[in-house]
Amino acid sequence: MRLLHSPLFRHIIATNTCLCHSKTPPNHICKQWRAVSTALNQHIQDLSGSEQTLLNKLYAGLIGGHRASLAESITLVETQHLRKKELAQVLLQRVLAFRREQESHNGGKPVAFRVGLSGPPGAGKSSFIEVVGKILTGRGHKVSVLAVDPSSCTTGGSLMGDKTRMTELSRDMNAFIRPSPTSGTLGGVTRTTNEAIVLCEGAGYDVILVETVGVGQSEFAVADMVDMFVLLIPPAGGDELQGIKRGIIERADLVVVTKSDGDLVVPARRIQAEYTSAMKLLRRQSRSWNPKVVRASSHSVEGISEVWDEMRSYQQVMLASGELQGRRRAQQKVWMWTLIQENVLAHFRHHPAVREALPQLEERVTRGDISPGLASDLLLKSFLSSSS
Ligand SMILES: Nc1nc2c(ncn2[C@@H]2O[C@H](COP(=O)(O)OP(=O)(O)OP(=O)(O)O)[C@@H](O)[C@H]2O)c(=O)[nH]1
Ligand SMILES: [Mg+2]
Repeated sequence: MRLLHSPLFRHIIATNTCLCHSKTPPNHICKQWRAVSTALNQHIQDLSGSEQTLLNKLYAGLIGGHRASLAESITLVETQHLRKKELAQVLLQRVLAFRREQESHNGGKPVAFRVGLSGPPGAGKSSFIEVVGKILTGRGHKVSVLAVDPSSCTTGGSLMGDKTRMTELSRDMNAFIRPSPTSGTLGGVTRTTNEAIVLCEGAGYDVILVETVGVGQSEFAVADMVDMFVLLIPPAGGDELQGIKRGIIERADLVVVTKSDGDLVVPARRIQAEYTSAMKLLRRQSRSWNPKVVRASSHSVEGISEVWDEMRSYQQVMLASGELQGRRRAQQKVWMWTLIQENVLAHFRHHPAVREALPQLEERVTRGDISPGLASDLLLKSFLSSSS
């Protein structure tokens, strides 16, 4: 029921946005929505004056491209505080409406380009972003970098090396660098990163780079939130494919063999050849783009500009074929379902009936007294009967 009280719905009603996006929505859908909004109107509480002022201030600052407002807005979407979470959704809804407007001026095409960069620890991701980021700001782009640290989901620790390796970029007025929050679940990181991307775009950043270390599931989550997924592989290590998950290689739209300088040029060439043949055996993800394997060095800057050219041509090809827009639409659904799964599971775990029955059932399952299937049926039954 909290949903019905949320200012988000009030905002949607206030701005008269029909949830069915079509211009001429089917009658039954509009009827359903009208029914929902009537119910909402009865339940929804107003934003307080200070909340309105805060949101107006953040929105105006964000759209005006002020970094402080962007940083504050991202902090708002990262919050665990219930009321602030709702305020964040109101803000996001406004930013989304603004972005839709921008896209309609852009012939319906996305204005910003989202690139995910993943790879093993120490692969050279941050160094690459620093160099490519500087090239891009030099060409007039506004670049934002979001760093997702998967270890923060499980240990609260920081697996990624310090972000200060992007020292030059962090001083650049046309760049914005932000680490992901340091605690929470993968679903939480998915939500906040996705929402941070939306906010960065609202603030006028046209290139969004999302860095994540290739461990755990976070790289798959990142692959599901970007237009292009780039895998960075260091030349050291040597043994075939270095334990990099096959599934993630399949997701790569581009593989960059990093550190291709000095003594590392020879192993870098070898890895490039290995990956080129390995990728030929993989299922193609796109009908209009063939993933490539390239080499670059952030130290000598050799190959970096060419990597960006590859990224750019990917973007153009995918926009022209409509695949990029299709991917974004599909990602919205994946994002929603990730959140539903996370929320439903949390709701289930915290339900009093489940909490009461769980310890005993878990013990009986581990002792082998009852099957896991029966235990889960029993838990679901007690959850459903006391929820209805
Ligand atoms: N020779 C050489 N070394 C590099 C290059 N790029 C990065 N390195 C070195 O590799 C190490 C790791 O670089 P980072 O850019 O921090 O790598 P990362 O993948 O961001 O690391 P994590 O975020 O900690 O996973 C540093 O010591 C860099 O100096 C390169 O192009 N050539
Ligand atoms: Mg890094």
